[in-house]
Amino acid sequence: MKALSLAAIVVAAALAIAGAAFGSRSSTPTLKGTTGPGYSVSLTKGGKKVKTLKAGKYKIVVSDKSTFHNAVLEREKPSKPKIEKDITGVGFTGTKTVVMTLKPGSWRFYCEVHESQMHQDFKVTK
Ligand SMILES: [Cu+2]
Repeated sequence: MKALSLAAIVVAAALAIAGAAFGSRSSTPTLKGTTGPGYSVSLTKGGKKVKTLKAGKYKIVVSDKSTFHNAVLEREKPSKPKIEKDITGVGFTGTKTVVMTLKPGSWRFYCEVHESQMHQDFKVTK
């Protein structure tokens, strides 16, 4: 009986260690953004269009496919404090990677020049 409960404790401890190790394996999730070449933008995570995200740190890889467009990531609501990042500039084509901490709110990924046509809205939750 005593040996059995000791074994149970050892197993429980091993599981706890394994769980802690797993939990501490912090890989920053990656979002993929695209702007252009046409009049559209997209922001995806694991191949799926981003609609909601958990607040936290993200690696954002943006492919800018046109010299007419840029890529901006901005929290719209709440508007203060302002969180806005110009990831690529108009005139630039190529790929840029940024790491950003996304805080709760309503966010928009867009092209500043053609925002009314080129935007994708999503929510960040706690
Ligand atoms: Cu544009």
